[in-house]
Amino acid sequence: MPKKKTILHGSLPNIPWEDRPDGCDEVVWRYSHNPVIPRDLIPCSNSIFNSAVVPFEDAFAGVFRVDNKCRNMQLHCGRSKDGLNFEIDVEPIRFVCSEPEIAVFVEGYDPRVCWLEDRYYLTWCNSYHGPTIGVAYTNDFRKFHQIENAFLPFNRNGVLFPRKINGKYAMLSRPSDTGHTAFGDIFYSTSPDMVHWGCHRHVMAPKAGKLTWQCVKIGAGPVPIETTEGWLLFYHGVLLSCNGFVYSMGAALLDIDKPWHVIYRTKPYLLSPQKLYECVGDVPNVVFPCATLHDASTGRIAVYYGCADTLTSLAFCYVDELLDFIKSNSEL
Ligand code: BMA
Repeated sequence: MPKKKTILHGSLPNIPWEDRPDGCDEVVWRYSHNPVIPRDLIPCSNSIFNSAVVPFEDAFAGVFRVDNKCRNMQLHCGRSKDGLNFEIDVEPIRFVCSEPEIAVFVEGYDPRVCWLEDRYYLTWCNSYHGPTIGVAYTNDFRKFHQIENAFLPFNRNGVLFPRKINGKYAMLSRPSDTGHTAFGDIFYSTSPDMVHWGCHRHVMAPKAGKLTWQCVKIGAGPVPIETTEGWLLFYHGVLLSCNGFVYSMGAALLDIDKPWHVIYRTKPYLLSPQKLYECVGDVPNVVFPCATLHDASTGRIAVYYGCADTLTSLAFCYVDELLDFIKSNSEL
């Protein structure tokens, strides 16, 4: 247990949790009963992965990427009492939107959910003449109000910060292309109103030049966690092997007031596809973190991550151990 309070906000004693197994010396360890969400949880689902879970009322709610049996990418709402057993709506979210052109839902994937001020914001990879960042909000996980897409296509991995920074809403994103994008840096943008985004700043590039787990492209993962040392950002990094892309997870610490300044960044990965359920599935060799639950009073963090574009799993860590690891294994 940590001695100091490193995570600044959010006490969540009922976080899903399992202690580090005996003999394990990894800073991030997997839940022994993974996956927590199987691919066939609801009748229409081909796969359920890359999904977002947040505290809601005295339990948990979330938005889940469900690729259905027509292989359309849809967003479904779901709830859980313990963060381990989920009920996911059989019908996808139908957004309420006053702007008819934006309201045409083609497909949506890789949701992130962020509690900000007085509501939950949902960002996701939305289709509007190519991938871009959709934005919606909800208070009850029943009715979702869609607002304007944040950016022009092509963009993916839009992740909000959980509070205004220097008086502005702030979002990370990853400009991309229409396809499976063989490049990608993380950028930071701000908005006065959650509609108009600008003042773009470069945050991080892939580690190109030689083979690393993050040499092709990187993208923000869960909503950043505010700590005494900076914003803790889990992110995914991609390498290209002779068998295709391999998605792993790392972490960075970003400056609190200027989050486009990276203070530390993991040189080795924290989690890479090694378990069978991460290596075998619709897209092999993918771990893709999209959400955390964290408890400020104990420093525990639970990370939800998609596995092989097929199902959803959990991994755990302690914030202080993780920050120590990031600092002593950093390469900017
Ligand atoms: C990315 C996204 C993710 C997916 C990953 C691996 O481009 O589409 O949803 O997990 O590819 O297929």
